[in-house]
Amino acid sequence: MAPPNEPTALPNPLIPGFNPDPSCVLVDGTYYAVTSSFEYLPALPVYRSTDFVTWEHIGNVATRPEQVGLGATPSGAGVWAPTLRHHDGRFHVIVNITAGPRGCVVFTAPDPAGPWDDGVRIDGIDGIDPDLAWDDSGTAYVTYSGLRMSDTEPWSHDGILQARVDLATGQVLEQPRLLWSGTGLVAPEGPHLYRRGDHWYLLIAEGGTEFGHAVSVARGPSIKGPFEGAPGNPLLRAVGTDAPVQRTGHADLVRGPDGRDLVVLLGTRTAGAFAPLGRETFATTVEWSDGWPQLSPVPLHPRPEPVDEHFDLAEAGALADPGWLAVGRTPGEVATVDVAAGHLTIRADAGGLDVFRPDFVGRRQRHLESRFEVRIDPRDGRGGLGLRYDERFTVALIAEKSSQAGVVRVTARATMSTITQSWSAEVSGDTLVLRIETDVPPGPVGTPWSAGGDRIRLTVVDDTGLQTQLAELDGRYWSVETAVPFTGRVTGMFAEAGTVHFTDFRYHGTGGS
Ligand code: 6LW
Repeated sequence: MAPPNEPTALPNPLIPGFNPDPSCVLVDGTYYAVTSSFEYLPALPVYRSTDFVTWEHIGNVATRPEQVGLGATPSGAGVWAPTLRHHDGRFHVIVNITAGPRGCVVFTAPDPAGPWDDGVRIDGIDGIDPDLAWDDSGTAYVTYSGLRMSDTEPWSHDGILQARVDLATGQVLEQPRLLWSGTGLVAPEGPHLYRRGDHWYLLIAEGGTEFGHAVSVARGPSIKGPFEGAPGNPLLRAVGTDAPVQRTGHADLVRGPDGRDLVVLLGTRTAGAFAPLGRETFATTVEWSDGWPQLSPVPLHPRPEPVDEHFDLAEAGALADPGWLAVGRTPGEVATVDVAAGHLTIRADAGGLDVFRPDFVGRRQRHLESRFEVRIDPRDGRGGLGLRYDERFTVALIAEKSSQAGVVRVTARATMSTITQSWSAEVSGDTLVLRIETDVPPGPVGTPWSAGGDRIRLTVVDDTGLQTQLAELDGRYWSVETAVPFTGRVTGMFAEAGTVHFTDFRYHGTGGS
């Protein structure tokens, strides 16, 4: 692929699947990016690239539950909108754990692949989306969105605020000051500060993270401002256009491989009105004019190569890949690998996929055309393969032993808020392959005037290779617009009763989707 100096030379999505609120740094010729992870652990995925085109998931900032202290934070809350920076030889990630007791925390590590430290809590930052920047004298500033998360004044907005902080003690050294309120659009947030020439630039998101999402910029003579908005604001806003990438906003500026600036930002592949995969990381080019950045619209340009992954769940390191996720616990707390028995086991403690903290281990769906498969042995329990947006929006294939030896009862279940529907079949064999596939059919999924979205097919395959499709679903009900606005699809194994064994987990994503 050509070097990314034109928007069309960049793969977009840059980091596919549920990866919103990206933040990116360039250190010694290598790019690192971190995204939001909400209720999932490990938290804060870290991606690396040497050419800005090919990205590898190298680790996660929070691999120990205590680092983020998710506790009983609701789905969709938790680990929001990090900023990744490099200073004095250490990588820093500042993040707000929304609705969690840790609040605003700064983690550091010498190597972004980890391990990261336990983090220093910054007391007195009542808001979200913290940014970390240092002035020429090395003084650290936290700049954040003053969406008040405290109990007394929930959800009122104070604009983009800033305070000097002592990162060693976590103390806020001054009363937070208002820097800018944006152009008047709703929810100024996601601030990031940069020095370019004589100016400091304050890049923000506004308009809300839904369809009105936008990027705007202000500049000033010092890190503390005063900041003046650009005449061309908002710099980027997809709403009301036929742009295939919508909700573009929450950008972070970084020097591209050719020396010209780029931004990473969030967006959705909203064909028509629905984005099954949630908010993903995209990128676009930046041109400077009169000392102001200008952002190109974000083209859709998925990588052409298909992705095939196979995880042998009988191997000791079966869960070592950083892409495994569990809800509120680490995958290692939910599942155990029994090498002698040759499988991975999940024990049902919580009772199914549709509960607050399910016994579930999964992976991000990264392609619109995707196939997840796992072999299940349900002789000691009931469980299956499930697609999760949150506990209220799930799709599952559930296997359980029937009263007849060598016959398994398989149920496809679709849960959409308070509505559930299921379909069952009996299949011969002791173990079976469960398959969840998605695709985008030619033409609209729904009515001609509400195009967009995908199809989800639920299939079981027995030992003779006989395939039984139990259900085909309209995927719009498991899309970011319908389910929750913040996360994306995560598909994987779960237990509902007893202990359930799994082998051979596979993911196939079709190139160009
Ligand atoms: C993120 C904020 C936002 O912190 O969504 O609505 C939050 N805006 O920028 C979670 O991604």
